Amino acid sequence: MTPIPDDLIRHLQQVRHLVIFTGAGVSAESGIPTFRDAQTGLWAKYRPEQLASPEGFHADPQTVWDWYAWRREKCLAAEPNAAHLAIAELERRLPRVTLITQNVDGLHQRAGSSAPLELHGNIHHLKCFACRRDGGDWPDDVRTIPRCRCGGRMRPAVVWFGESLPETVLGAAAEASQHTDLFLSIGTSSLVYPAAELPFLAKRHGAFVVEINPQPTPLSARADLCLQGAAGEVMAALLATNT
Ligand code: BV8
Ligand code: ZN
Repeated sequence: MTPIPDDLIRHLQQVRHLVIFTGAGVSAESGIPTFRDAQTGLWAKYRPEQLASPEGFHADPQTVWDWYAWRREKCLAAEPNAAHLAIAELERRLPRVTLITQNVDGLHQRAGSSAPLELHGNIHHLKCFACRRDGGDWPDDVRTIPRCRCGGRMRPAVVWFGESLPETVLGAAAEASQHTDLFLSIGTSSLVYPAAELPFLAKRHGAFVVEINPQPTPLSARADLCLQGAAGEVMAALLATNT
């Protein structure tokens, strides 16, 4: 079991508003490859930033659609892991918790988290590429790209590189990050903006910032505490200290 430092145990016992910020690393132990190592097999010849972009979809909609269909199947086959479950349990136990995620896989909801702020959208939903109308849930077993009633192609309702994040969601995440006493950043490379700004914003507003990640990231030097380990192990150990 990962040893949890006393000052984090104390912060967790006294926390008034806990903010938890997650990236693809939180889903790694569920078997979902993180963004940078997702390119295996037939996808090896593409860069994620190429596929996860409006230009990529415009140039070759079927390839981008197939990539997301492949990733969505992995998400559906995956189970929430100990990190997702520990986060949902902390939401139940503590006075106030805000969960902010960069992930699009829906595993936080399946673990029992009630209202994650999904900064980058959700792979299980669709929207129209032309008129942006809500396209509902991704229908099972479609090979050809569904069309909107405007005639435009449907696309995954995720935020692509070069696209703005949903204003209300980002606004709520920034608001929470400015009014928290304990901010946990879990499983993110802290590379993708504007999401990666949130822990720095929390730090500037006086939060105790903890990074949980097996590798150092650009946040590590600014964090009050860095726990180098896998999210599932560390979060299970952290939960165990919160009796
Ligand atoms: C924006 C949804 C305004 C899609 C994602 C040039 C042109 C245009 C834009 C830019 C530009 N230069 C910079 C930008 C801004 C750009 C950006 O930040 N680029 C980066 C690459 C430099 N950002 C944007 O474009 C954003 N929009 O800025 O709008 C604008 C408008 C017009 C023009 C300019 C600006 C939109 C960003 C959102 C992109 N969409 N996802 C999809 O999923 O398909 S981001 C995507 O990458 C994922 O959401 C993921 O969270 C994120 C990072 O990828 P990963 O590295 O895999 O994941 P993560 O960061 O979480 O890292 C994994 C970590 O887990 C690692 O640290 C690893 O050590 C750790 N780990 C591994 N195993 C474990 C673990 N941790 C714990 N436990 C384990 N077991
Ligand atoms: Zn449309």
